[in-house]
Amino acid sequence: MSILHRATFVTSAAKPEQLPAPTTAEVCFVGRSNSGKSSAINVLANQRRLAYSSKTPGRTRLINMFGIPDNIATEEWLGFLVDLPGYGYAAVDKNTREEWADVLGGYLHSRSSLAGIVLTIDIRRGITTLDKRLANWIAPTGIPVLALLTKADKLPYGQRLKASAAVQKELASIGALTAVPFSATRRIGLEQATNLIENWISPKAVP
Ligand SMILES: Nc1nc2c(ncn2[C@@H]2O[C@H](COP(=O)(O)OP(=O)(O)O)[C@@H](O)[C@H]2O)c(=O)[nH]1
Ligand SMILES: [Mg+2]
Repeated sequence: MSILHRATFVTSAAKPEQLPAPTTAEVCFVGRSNSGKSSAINVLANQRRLAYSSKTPGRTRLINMFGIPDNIATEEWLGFLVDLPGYGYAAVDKNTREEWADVLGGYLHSRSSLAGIVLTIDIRRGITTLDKRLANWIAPTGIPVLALLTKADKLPYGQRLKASAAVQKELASIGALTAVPFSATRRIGLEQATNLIENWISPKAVP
């Protein structure tokens, strides 16, 4: 069983300053609103409604934090999964867009325990201007990125690989990037994504 299946809700916050101090390995999920962030968290955690998924884009304005309990030291967390507010929702006003930049930029620069970033990209849409802007914030941090090309079930196999190669190329400024076609509904790429995220949270000792 994956350690991610033990994930449970810890807290919600409007601003990074309201989150508990960074202590243990944290993996955040970022991406356009409606790109399949919450669905990815749910399937990785093997839970239906851990992170809410909604047909109405732009609804999650909060940072939602989930904890993976440590089985040995039961009072402690092994790691955290963090669902960040989505971006790119056309109907939001300028103030809300600036707020998004503050929250995301603030989060990325204040969480010293950030071990990895999961970037969700709708496979049919590909990289957008806002994704590029985000990539420019991430690149200098050196934090590894898993690009999940979500809703891969909507494309045939060959086109999935093409989309994945295109993203890999467009986000080349991020040194440690892995692009994986992913589907929450069809569980495509689930094993690869799980292994990578588990390893960020609890690196396996190589004998
Ligand atoms: N076909 C398909 N639809 C998906 C998949 N993942 C998410 N969706 C749908 O895309 C919409 C947005 O998903 P959600 O996880 O809420 O996106 P978020 O805003 O990034 O958290 C919902 O209607 C989901 O049912 C997938 O793997 N395949
Ligand atoms: Mg969501």
